[in-house]
Amino acid sequence: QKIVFVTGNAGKFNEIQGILSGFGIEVIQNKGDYPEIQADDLEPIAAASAKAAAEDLGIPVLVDDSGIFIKALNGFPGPYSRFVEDHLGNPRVLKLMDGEQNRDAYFKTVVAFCKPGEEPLTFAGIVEGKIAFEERGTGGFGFDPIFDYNGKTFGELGTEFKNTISHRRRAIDSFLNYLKSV
Ligand code: ITT
Ligand code: NA
Repeated sequence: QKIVFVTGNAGKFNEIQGILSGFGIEVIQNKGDYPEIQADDLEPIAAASAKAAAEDLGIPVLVDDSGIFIKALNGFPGPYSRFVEDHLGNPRVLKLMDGEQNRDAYFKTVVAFCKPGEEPLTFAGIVEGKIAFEERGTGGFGFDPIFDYNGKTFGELGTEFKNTISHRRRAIDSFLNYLKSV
């Protein structure tokens, strides 16, 4: 079985390839860049991207829209995570959290699957953790060095462990349940 995953993000591709290869599914990356809508949550963003890509390519596609939601910042950056990573980066996210005692945060992934001529389906996963006080570890990508999961950051824990418990893994597990049911 093969699945086309539309993403320009190598970290996301490596993780989804790693997870799905364990289930005997080959993942093919399509780097097509489709305009993203703005919305308060990830589901409509992922769904619109999957729909646009499926119609443009004429094949079933998977997309992944993810973000980090920080409680003390009322869920920011959430759907604006890409913009914040590109323009601020982890050091300035840590600055925003200066003096903040409540470090609670979660990562969320919504994967959307769409076939041409059909409506997209979405599958979400979250993992809870805390914003670290400094960047730690070189594994993973994006916000991983500042996301503390039970005392170690995703940067320290690395992709192999991350793939067993992550927001992305949980979203993919839900997608796999759907695939099994059809
Ligand atoms: P696409 O081409 O797939 O859209 P993207 O990089 O725009 O790639 P997102 O909008 O889903 O992807 O990601 C939002 C931001 O959150 C982006 O800066 C990612 O690097 C970061 N991010 C996503 N998943 C992450 C994870 O598991 N760990 C750390 N950072 C993550
Ligand atoms: Na994106």
